Amino acid sequence: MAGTDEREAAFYAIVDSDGRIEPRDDMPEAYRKTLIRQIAQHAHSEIIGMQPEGNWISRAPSLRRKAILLAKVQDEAGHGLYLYAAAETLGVSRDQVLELLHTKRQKYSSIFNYPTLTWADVGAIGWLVDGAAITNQVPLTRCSYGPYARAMVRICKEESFHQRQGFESLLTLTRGSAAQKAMAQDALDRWWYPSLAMFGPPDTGEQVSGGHTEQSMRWGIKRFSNDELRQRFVDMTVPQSEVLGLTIPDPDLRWNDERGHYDFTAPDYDELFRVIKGDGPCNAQRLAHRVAAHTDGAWVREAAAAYAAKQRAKTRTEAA
Ligand code: FAQ
Repeated sequence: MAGTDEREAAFYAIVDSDGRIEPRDDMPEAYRKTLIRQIAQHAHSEIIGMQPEGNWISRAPSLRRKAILLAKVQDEAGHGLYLYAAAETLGVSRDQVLELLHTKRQKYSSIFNYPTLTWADVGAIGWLVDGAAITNQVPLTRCSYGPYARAMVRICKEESFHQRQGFESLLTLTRGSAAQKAMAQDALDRWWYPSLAMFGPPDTGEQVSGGHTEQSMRWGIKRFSNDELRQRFVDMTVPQSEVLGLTIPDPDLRWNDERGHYDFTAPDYDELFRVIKGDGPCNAQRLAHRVAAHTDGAWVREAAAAYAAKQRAKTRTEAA
């Protein structure tokens, strides 16, 4: 059996050649733990992220919009499933990580702790939140951990469709009545900075991140820093806001020729940390709803497990 140094060298040889680490490969314990933390947080975000938009399914303004929204919210549940399955390949069960979420020992994205006050918020989530999610997640399709990278390919295709439907929904509003346009602008005003904060703490300065970026980049989990992705999102979104005819709520937003990027005002990171710690507008409501849904769904899980056990027994009897 190879020694620790040789096993570590084999691991870095795969990472450095842009290969994929697979579940049965040797991997440093800290790499495994980081992936569990990130993939579980990502999975939790997908399923808690069903709540803000789910709030509008019963009040969608037309059958077409309702069908689209139902499909989108179901897609998010599917993303949660792929990601929980990817986390399970690292040796944790779905029950274990859900327990950590329900007892506040694992996080989910800050963005889902903000309320959806109007129909335009559904469009803004598609345009901005899914837009931010794609910016962050397309590089994850090249993540060094195979099951996570592969899950991200399908997720990104769906998120990209979600982003376009959000943009199209807002475009319809901005081309509608003055009241509809004002509703779209109000949604952008409220969702802009929380969307920028989704990318996490800044790379430098007093509020610097918990320090995962450098290590995660060395491991090929993160390909870009939080600030690099935030900038990419702003550069992509400003021209789209112009097509919509909406104003991004940042008086200091302007193109910087020298940098080849937009300059913009950073989100309030103190607010981000407060929301992450549980003190956002909807944290208590989101978690209570999640725990209640889990408790109410116990009979479904029991029935599914009993059915699966019966099928396995049947297969064994037939094979004997
Ligand atoms: N919210 O050192 P970093 C979606 C935490 S999916 C809460 O930068 P890292 C789809 C971080 O965990 C959205 N916590 O950490 C959808 C760490 O905590 P710890 C979710 C945050 O991991 C759309 C600490 O701060 N996407 O939207 C946040 O290297 C529409 C220090 O931060 C993903 O999860 C935050 N915003 O980078 C669904 C993508 N930011 O463990 C429904 C995968 C940071 O030290 C509707 N995740 N933290 O206590 C990632 O790419 C990374 O985990 C980052 C954070 C970039 C989120």
